[in-house]
Amino acid sequence: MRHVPTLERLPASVTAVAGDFSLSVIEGLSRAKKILPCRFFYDARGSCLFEEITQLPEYYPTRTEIGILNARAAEIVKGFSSGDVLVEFGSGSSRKTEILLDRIADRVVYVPIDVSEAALAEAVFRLEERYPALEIRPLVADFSSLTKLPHEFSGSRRTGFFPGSTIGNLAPGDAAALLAKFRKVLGERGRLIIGVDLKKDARVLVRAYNDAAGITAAFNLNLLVRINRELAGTFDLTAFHHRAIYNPRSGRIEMHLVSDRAQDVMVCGRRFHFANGESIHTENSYKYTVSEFRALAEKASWKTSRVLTDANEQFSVHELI
Ligand code: SAH
Ligand code: AVI
Repeated sequence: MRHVPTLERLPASVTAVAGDFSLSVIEGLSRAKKILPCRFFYDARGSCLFEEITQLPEYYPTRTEIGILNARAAEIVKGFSSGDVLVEFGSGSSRKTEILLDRIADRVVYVPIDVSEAALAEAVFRLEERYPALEIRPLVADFSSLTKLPHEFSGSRRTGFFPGSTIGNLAPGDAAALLAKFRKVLGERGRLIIGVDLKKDARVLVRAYNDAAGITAAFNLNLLVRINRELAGTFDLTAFHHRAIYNPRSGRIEMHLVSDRAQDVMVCGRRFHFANGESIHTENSYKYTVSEFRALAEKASWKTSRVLTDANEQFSVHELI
């Protein structure tokens, strides 16, 4: 029988992983410009679809960041001492973390944090087999509601790891606020290693979010599947389609779900009207230049100690102190 890892949850007063789904969906669909928060993409199927996205030929960020981490791992792990805590925000599959853990699993306690219980359980199961001596303290939590880590880590030096350019899924003001929050969570001597996707040719960006196999479309539409299942939704999945565009003014990819006709949809017993062509804005993915991101980190009182990029300057990994 398969061992199920123990996942810790913060008290409901500190975090709200599942409870806010219905409220957020009703609030988002009631707006003049309908939105759904992208953190709800990651149910079990959403997390699997995201993993498929990371393997797509068009989706360059994952393999590029892995290339940077592999090439510079020795430098990155130099800063870790025995007893340090490695805290990962939005850890998902923890695949990139293995690049670090291969070198420091004997020295650190690993705290992966994710809203996706399924992704977290799967990752912990794999990591327990790969690193039998590693202490893993998984936390099911919304990282933006996190105010502190469990007390026993307060005396240890904490390094945050936030790969994948998940920071790009927040608007710059919210991103700066999140980085400031992480600074508090990680403490005075804390560091943050963060992956940030870079501005580039819009055609490359648009292709990465409109893959030929339609996996990104399935990932986007899965949000409606989740609403139908968990919130008594009546979305007709054949009457909405995926759209991803680059908005050069904002420097972001926008994902939308577009209604193919005028229609009414019920969610939690409430009726929402969609005009033909009306969209639900489901995700932003902001892209930065290295100096734009450096300035954002400074707003959150972080100092950039180094920036690593690939040879083609597609992606960056920033070490903040
Ligand atoms: N770090 C991995 C996964 C990135 S996908 C990588 O680089 O490949 C984004 C991950 O963040 C998903 O696993 C998702 O479940 C998680 N996530 C998104 N919003 C979150 C939030 N508000 N709090 C915690 N986890 C979140
Ligand atoms: C997790 N996040 C950084 C991904 C991104 O690129 O914004 C999510 C994603 N959305 C569509 N494809 C991938």
